[in-house]
Amino acid sequence: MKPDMLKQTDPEVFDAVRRETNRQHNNLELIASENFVSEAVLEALGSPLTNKYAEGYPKKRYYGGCRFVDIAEDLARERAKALFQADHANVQPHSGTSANIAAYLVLADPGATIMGLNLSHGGHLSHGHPINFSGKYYKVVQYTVDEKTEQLDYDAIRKLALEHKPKIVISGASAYPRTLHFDRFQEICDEVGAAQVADIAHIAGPIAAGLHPSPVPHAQIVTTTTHKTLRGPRGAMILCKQEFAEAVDKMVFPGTQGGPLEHCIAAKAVAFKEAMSDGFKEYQRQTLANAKALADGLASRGFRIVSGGTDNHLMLVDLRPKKVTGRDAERALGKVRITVNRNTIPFDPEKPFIASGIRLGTPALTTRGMKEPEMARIAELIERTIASIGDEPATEKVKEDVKELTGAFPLYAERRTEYKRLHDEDA
Ligand code: DSN
Repeated sequence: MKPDMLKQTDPEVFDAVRRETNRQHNNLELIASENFVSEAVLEALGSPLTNKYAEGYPKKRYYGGCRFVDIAEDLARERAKALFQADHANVQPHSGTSANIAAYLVLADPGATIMGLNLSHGGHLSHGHPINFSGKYYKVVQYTVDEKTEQLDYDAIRKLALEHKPKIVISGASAYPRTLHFDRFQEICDEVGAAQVADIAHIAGPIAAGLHPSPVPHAQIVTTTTHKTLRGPRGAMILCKQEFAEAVDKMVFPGTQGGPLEHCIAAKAVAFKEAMSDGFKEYQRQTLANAKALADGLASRGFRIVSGGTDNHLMLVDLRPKKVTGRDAERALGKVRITVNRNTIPFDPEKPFIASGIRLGTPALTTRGMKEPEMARIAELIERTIASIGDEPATEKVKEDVKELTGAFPLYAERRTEYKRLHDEDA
């Protein structure tokens, strides 16, 4: 690759890109919603397809000259359908929240009652939080996890649904480490006359690989981002049953979005092709195995894992046994180049800005090739970091150990070599 043009045209942006690429290599990325895309995905993202206006859908556009972006968008739609065995796919949503806006508006008018998982119990802002469009335009009933098991209690969700008769029940989460039973959600929906919107943003990868039950046979509409476990470009898509296909397409465009991002859509097509490979299935298997290994490693070092473990790619770590808050742990880990996000735990006594926990996920590090032995090592590094807060020499030692580990699993090596060459030429 030759990034010379960017350097010549805009050295400041070049420098930000160079340093961010190096940061991704130099840090242990444990944010559960992040991943590293392939060079092929990056190439599609950085292509002249970004120049094309293509309002509408393949062969039904409001602009001329769309025959080649039509090819890419058709490939993305067909591959998405095949990957998830869905009747219909719309690959135009710019983000997970955009996808959810369209899904809700197809199934329920503003003012209707919707039900979703509370944010501090693992849900998402767009699942009915009062500061989000979903909480402002809909009447929201929020379900929680059970206080004892810290897992979803489907009998309690059913009771709440029978009481409030929502038009939509949102299944799916952004910080829930356990298997989601979409069939149970659908039974509840059928009983109360609701539609199920399954937001699988976090678990789309394991679902595509057949390692987590799929909502597609059950839910009326399924939404997902494409950049988390699915390892595609930043963006989203909607899958649905045929009866909602036309309404979903109309609600995405012209209902809630304008021109589609055809370069992103082409990159989604590339990612979906990659996700159909045996290598991707193995990657997902390893991601889940790594999450178990990391959770076990942390538990054996005195951290409390919320709900007692993980069935997927992420875990919530309750830091109270270590007498540190999520905010302070996030900062301390950041100093040694371990990237995590603070996260509330269910029934958290702390405010979200402080939080009692951190959320850890293994998709990104698994993409780098790390396996169970590295997860055991990372559990040790996390323990040492927390124990070293305020002890500069001990913190420095952990940082050196992190450097050794990241150095052994190079990321975007060719790019970084080229950036180094161009940057050193400056000196
Ligand atoms: N912000 C994302 C996450 O980190 O899970 C969800 O949209």
